[in-house]
Amino acid sequence: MQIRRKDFPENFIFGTATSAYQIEGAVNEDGREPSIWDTFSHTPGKTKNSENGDIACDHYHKYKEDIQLMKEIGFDAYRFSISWPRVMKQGKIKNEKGLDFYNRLVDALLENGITPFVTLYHWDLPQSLHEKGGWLNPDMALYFQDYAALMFETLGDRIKFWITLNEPWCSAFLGYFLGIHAPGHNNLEEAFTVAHTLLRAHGYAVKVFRELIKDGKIGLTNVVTKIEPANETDEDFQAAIIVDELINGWFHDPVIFGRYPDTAKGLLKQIGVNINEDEMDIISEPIDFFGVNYYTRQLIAYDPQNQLMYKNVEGPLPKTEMGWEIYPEGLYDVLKKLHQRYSIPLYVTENGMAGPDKLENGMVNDIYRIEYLENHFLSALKAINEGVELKGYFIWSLLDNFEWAEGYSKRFGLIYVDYETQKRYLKRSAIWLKDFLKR
Ligand code: IFM
Repeated sequence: MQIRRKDFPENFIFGTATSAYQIEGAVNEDGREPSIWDTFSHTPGKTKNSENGDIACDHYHKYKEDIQLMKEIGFDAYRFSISWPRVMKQGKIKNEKGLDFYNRLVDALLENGITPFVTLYHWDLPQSLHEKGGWLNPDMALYFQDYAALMFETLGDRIKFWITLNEPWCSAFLGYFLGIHAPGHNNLEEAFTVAHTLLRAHGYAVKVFRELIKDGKIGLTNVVTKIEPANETDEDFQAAIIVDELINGWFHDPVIFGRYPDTAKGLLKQIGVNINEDEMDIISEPIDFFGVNYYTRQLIAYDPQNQLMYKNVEGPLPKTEMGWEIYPEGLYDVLKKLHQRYSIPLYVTENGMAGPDKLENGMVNDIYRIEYLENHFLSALKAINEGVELKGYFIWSLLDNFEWAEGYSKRFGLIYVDYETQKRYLKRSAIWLKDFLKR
């Protein structure tokens, strides 16, 4: 079935998304200080080929060209993140030159008719704050509140859509339990401490937002994964419920209901992991929307050898270059579930795929990405037609970029970046989208 833009509601927003450390480069310019990702990526062996974001897509210098490309494709909106270490020295004193960059970026977006959606925290904690304990220090929530207030005061006259955190599950569990993201720790209890501080930081930012901004919307973006039992056994069903609560529920329930999910809490008690439940009232400050980053599903089997009593099982579906199963039906499922459970407006704030992209004669013929997007759009549309309040869809990503631990080996962009020359090339999928987005 062919899908068309006019199948979506009239005011539905189509956009694209990036994050600061993945594209900006210019890590030593205009007073920017290091973040935990500069430190991590400069530690040999932490990222593929020990690559880092020092230059990335050089977007700090090429943002005008990138905005023209967004305009050419026809996007209504652009979701980007602010680099905290670029706008604040030592995590607390404002850096005018860094703020100027975001002023220029936002002005240029608006001049080109593109609505900015901004994420305050997409994983690049200032290193100076990490040295004060980082997210393990409960005070980090208040540092974050001050940073958020600075950004609301600086850009709040022009930006109306704000996202506090991107995928706090990744910050907490990839960063502090699995150790594959900055700062690279391996401690389960720490991961839950960090998750709680992040959620408090989110709540404090929402609180100050309501005091400072009267005509804007604020929400939280989570990675939302469809969790399924690997086998039709009671053990696998039970394990899947717990994983669903740990990945999905842990970062949604407290924000809406002011409490952590019970089944997972039971398991944590059983294995001796302490959970802090202070300030649930702050965490559940009312928000305006949830952002949904959807990529795949996970198949879960019970595994008593594992600290959290489960393991991931490889699924049979075709996979992207990340090794993630392509499962568009899962997007429909998670949107429906979020709608039914939380009754809140939703935006797909990320969806896209890393493909085996090859530049040949100036073109990347990524028909697999077109098929991927079409099928995910169809799932989103099905959810909308069944009453889910989905208001927009952001494709990850505008540009090929620094894919964290995977370095530059994975290409998610609609635009191919030749990292040697920094030349950009619209892929076939971008050209398809251009046609799709035409009103
Ligand atoms: O590149 C990341 C992004 O920073 C957060 N969400 C998932 C993307 C793909 O892995």
